[in-house]
Amino acid sequence: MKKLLILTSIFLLLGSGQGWSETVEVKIIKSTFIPTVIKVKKGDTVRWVNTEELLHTVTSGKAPMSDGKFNAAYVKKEFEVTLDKAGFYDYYCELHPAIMRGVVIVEDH
Ligand SMILES: [Cu+2]
Repeated sequence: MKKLLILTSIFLLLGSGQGWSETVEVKIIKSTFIPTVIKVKKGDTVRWVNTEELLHTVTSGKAPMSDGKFNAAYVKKEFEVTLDKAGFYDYYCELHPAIMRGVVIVEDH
């Protein structure tokens, strides 16, 4: 009976369309988002890691206009966001909008 319950749970999980979500990392190195363009699946988490002492922001929108989807002011170490809607997410650093830009492409399953 227990086995049946476990199996049912697994099928429900897989059948929900969510699958397994992943965390994809973008590093900030020398005031650059690397990789600049990433592709993730709906429900995945993007984690930005600031590898330097310099402060940066991760702000959604087309520089210099934020669109309010996500914003991390002064990323000292890490910032994470989970994206549940498919689409293109432009983002940039408010402190260095001319050079620091990136895109997250969220795909449907
Ligand atoms: Cu910056």
